[in-house]
Amino acid sequence: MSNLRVDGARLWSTLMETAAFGRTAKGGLCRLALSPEDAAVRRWFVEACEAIGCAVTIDQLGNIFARRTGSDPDLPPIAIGSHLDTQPTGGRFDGILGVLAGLEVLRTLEDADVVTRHPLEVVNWTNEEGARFAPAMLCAGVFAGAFDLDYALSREDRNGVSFAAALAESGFDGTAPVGGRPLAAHFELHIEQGPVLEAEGLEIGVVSGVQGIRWFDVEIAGLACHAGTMPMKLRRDALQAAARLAVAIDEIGRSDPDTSLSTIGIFEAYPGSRNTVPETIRMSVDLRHPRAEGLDRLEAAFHAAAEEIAAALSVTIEIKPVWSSPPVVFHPEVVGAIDAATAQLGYSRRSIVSGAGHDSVYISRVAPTGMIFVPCEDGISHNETENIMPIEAERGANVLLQAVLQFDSAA
Ligand code: HGY
Ligand code: MN
Ligand code: MN
Repeated sequence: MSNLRVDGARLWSTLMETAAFGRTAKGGLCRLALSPEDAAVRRWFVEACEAIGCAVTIDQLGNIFARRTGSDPDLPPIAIGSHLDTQPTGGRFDGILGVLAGLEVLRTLEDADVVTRHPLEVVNWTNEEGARFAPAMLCAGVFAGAFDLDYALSREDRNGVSFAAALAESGFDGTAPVGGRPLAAHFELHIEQGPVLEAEGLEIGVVSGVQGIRWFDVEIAGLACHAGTMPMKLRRDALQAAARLAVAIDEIGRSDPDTSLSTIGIFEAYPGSRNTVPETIRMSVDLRHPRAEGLDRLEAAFHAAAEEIAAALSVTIEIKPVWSSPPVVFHPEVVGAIDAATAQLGYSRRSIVSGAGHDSVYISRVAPTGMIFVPCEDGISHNETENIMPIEAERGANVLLQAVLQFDSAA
């Protein structure tokens, strides 16, 4: 079985075919969770899995499980998961590479007439991105018990559409309970989404864990007034306060140059009229660090800066925590299987901590979990120009195939 390899051309053609679902004018993807585009690619995925004899189950959050039976049905399944949803200006590989590589693994085993001991399940986790419904990794989180079902169903997007309504609209409001069943392991192939592997000329990242993430919503309230009459010194300008806070947040992110990160992705001024001093600013803040104490320090500095600016400009600054995902370390047996498979395949590799969050973060709470990274061009992701080469997809899928086979026979 160690000579088994995926069909790289077939994998690539599925990636190119599915890139039509939600394609943007710039050649990227906008396939927000439970949108019509997401529903279309989901239907494509279910059909492809059923065509090779998988039994497909959909749970109450639209998580999709395509199951291939093993020789010992009493064993819990080995899961191969990732996500089909994208950012609003996403790329063609973030998430879907891991799902389609899972499909390719099953197709390869079918072609070779190989039956694993464990059942295998290729999984699409709903709403990994958190771009439409915050927080990210929401439905893997419910599966792992990090959030309850009603919390997920009640999430609303920026148009006030609830997760539950979007799920029903998509037709993927399944009936299977969410979680509460064992997985023997969870493997996820993903693009690195950063510059490390490419810069070091390496083919595979053996992911040891994922850094911590904290999300906040910030509301800054000042006083709307006439742009032509209110003297500068009397203003309570919410936007000027937000500008100062944005600079402070950027400095906080640069405080630990190799490890801390800070991002403001959403920044909205109200009423948004050119001759009215802004009354309210709503902005998002994303803080990241590999260690919990580092995140605590970033968060404390963020609050201190907000307090100082609020006093100086006579505005109020409300900071609402939205999400906290602690740093995780992946399971040594799964990481070991990935490392051994990569070595056996002769691919260059290094251990790497993921800067991006992934469904595996939550699934690692309920199953031995590990991830495989392949490089992406210039480390660019969450961008329509996101790109990889066919051989990189093939290498990642070969590591996935061989790591799953090794884990299956060893576990
Ligand atoms: O936010 C993240 O890191 C992931 O892309 N959801
Ligand atoms: Mn992703
Ligand atoms: Mn992403």
